[in-house]
Amino acid sequence: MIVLCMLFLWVSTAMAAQPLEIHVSEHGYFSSSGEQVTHLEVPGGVPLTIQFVFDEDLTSLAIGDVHQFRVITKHWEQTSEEIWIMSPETTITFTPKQGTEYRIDCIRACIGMDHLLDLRLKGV
Ligand SMILES: [Cu+2]
Repeated sequence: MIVLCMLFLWVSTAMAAQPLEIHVSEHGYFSSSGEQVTHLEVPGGVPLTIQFVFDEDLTSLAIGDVHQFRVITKHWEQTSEEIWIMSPETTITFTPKQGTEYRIDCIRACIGMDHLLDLRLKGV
């Protein structure tokens, strides 16, 4: 019985997508603790849910911006819903492959455009 419970725990842990929270502003991509991120590594072969969070300063001109994200690699891409101040979160779920590098871009013409291109995410 104990073995069965442990097996169930292992299976449910393995099935749950690992969360990755990315805060977005005109200045770029940031971790939930506020560090700017340009390269990320995540476990390959494990489902991943990236949560994009709209995080502009209220005083910024970019407060009116809309962002939308595309995760892309060779022969595969996925696009998120839009985020903006009234709808500040969206997610993309996929399973990164081990050894594959993905690129994340904002595909909208926002003020932060230069800083919201080419976030690299690698499955390791
Ligand atoms: Cu944008």
